[in-house]
Amino acid sequence: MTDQLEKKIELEISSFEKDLEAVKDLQELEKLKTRYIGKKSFLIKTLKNIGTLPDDIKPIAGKKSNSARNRIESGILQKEKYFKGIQYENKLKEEHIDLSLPGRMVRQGRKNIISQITEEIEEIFIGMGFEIAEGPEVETDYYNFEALNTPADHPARSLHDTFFISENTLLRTHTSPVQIRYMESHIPPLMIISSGKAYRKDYDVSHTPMFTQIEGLVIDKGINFGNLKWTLEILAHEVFGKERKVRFRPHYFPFTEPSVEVDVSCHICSGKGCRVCSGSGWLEILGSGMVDPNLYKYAGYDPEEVSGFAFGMGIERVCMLKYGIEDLRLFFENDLRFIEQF
Ligand code: 2NM
Repeated sequence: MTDQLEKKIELEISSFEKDLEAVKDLQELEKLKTRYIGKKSFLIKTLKNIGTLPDDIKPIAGKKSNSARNRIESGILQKEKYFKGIQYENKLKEEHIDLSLPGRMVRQGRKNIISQITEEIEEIFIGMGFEIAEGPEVETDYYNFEALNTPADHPARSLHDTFFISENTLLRTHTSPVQIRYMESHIPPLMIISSGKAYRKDYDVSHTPMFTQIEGLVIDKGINFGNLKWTLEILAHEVFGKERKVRFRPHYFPFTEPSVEVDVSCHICSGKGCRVCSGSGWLEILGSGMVDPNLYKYAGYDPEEVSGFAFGMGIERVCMLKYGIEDLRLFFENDLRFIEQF
């Protein structure tokens, strides 16, 4: 009886040893565990039934099956440790971080050059006591044209290729309507600057359908052309440098009389004439003039009482002249190689 049991236990152990050798992972090991020392396994059932065996066999049978169970348990435990070790190693390999790698560069953003120059010019005027005025980009025909001395049949209208939204609403073709709105709600003295987007149906190396304008308006008792010249000379020198010469050339605008265009001397040829200034030695930077007294009736001002001057410039054009940029479209393409230079 004992011999038989002993043989069976020995067979169980050798079968276990063989199976344990073939186990390939933790899952298989778990199955093996159930099979050899699970509740329904031969060994555990034997241990449970020890009590029913005859007294002389009991101790030896108990000892044998217990040591078999210990042997199996420790075999499983050892294998378990081995597999868990491999599992851990793999996890470490997967999550490996190379601390010697350089970090990812954080790209720092910056203001677009158009915004930088707009703010720079605004600061110049704030320093002189000007205030900033703002207004809508979607305008009415009245504020964009009519109140600026440009009625429907005026030849200057065809110069602006206007984006119309409906018969009476449009995308402003300049920022001047901001000035008209400001005049309506304020009385002189006033000194204002307005900047923002303007829109015209145009697209080539020197025109884009959207561009940025900055305009100024000064109205008070006794404002004259000398005030205009002084203010714009300061502007030209601040933006382009004190060494540049400034000249005023007669021109025409519907909303000013007299009107001028302002040039600075060409920095490439110092006035001798070159490709950039088309041989003239001068570069046009802005338009200006004494506000046409006719405009004051829209604001309710008395033209006998007050006078003023206004001016306007395209920011993209200023940037092109300042940095020698040849194609206006570069400002709107968002090519980082271009943008990051400023
Ligand atoms: C320019 C040139 C000349 C101008 C006129 C006005 C207003 F509203 F007061 F009449 N604002 N801006 C003006 C005058 C703009 O841009 C080339």
